[in-house]
Amino acid sequence: MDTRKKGFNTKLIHAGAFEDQFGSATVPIYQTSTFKFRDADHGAACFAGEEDGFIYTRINNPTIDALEKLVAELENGYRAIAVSSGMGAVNTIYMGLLSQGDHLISSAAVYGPSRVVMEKHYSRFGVESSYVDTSNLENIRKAIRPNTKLIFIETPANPTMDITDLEGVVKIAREHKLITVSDNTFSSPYLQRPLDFGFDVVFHSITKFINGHADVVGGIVVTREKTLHDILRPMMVNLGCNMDPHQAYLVIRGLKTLSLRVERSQQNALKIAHHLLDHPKIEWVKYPGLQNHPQHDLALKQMSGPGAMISFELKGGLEAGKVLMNNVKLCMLAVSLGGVETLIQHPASMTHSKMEPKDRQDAGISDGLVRFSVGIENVEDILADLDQALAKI
Ligand code: LCS
Repeated sequence: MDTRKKGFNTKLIHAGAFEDQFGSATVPIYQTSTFKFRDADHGAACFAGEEDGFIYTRINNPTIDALEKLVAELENGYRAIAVSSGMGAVNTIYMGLLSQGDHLISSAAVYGPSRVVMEKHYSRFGVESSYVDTSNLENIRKAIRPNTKLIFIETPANPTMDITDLEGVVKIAREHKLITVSDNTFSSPYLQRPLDFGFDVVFHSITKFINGHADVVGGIVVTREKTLHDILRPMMVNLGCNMDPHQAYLVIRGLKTLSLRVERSQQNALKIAHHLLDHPKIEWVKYPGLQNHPQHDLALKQMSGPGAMISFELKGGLEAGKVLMNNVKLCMLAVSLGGVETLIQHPASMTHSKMEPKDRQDAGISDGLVRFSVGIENVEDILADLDQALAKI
């Protein structure tokens, strides 16, 4: 069925699916490493790209292919490349699009390892990078050098919830002929589709909202056009960071309820953000759905909803944060995000601990910042859990 002109929720249920010989209602798991050729000519034709047949699961596989077609449609892209993790996506993009002597401009508050791998490892191969607050477009303009090749942003950013103007970034990039990449993990394609604003590449840690059930680590890269897909696909194959068919099956299953999950966790998040805002033990709350978020209007413009991620700072700083995290019972003290369960964590000692302390500070990741990924439980139970833990401070 051609689902390209159908609504987002219809795509979630039907895009990428195919008929098998048994009339299976779901996409089957093709748990095989390799595929039998009909004869020598067929094998040669598959390798030459003259026939669409499957060859070897690192290159592609019907279950993975179904997921790729589904996510490419959700992001309104040309095609997708499923990978073994969000970091697999980051490295496929860096390796595929940057060469020795090239320069990357990125959001200061990107997911810690996306920055650490660039500064510690790609620098060994002569790739230069600048990390700036991309929520102010002037900072991007100022950072452009003659050898700049890529603008790599994350919006909302992990964990500061800073928002970058997607349309504004594309305008600058086109003036300077730069490639644009957006990490869309925090929004999912349900809330934000950067390719629609003219971005060249969008990627996700599938581990988060797309899968949504905290049982898969995966990633996916979607390009707007064929040219970049044709560079990135062989790069993934040669890096060997392919997804596994069983994971792809779970992600297809998880995706079916993406809209329902995000809607519910977002409703909960809005109530929780307002509750925290008025709480005497909270210094500040950063949530795109609150009017006091510095880019609230921009969030409304480029996202169809504020999402389920909240950052806040307690009046007692890190010590108070520890008391909170040690006393929550329903909210799980764990990294990761975007699942059906509510998770709480402390970026400075957990997800962003490998960043230099000064870089963390410059990126707005204070020592007392607590990150909250709101799940789909009854909101009154989450609030009661937070209140009893806050009372211990
Ligand atoms: N991009 C963002 C925005 C992320 O939050 C993460 C993981 C990644 C990329 C990397 O994806 P992965 O390889 O883990 O699938 N974020 C995590 C976090 O905030 N806590 O634990 C992992």
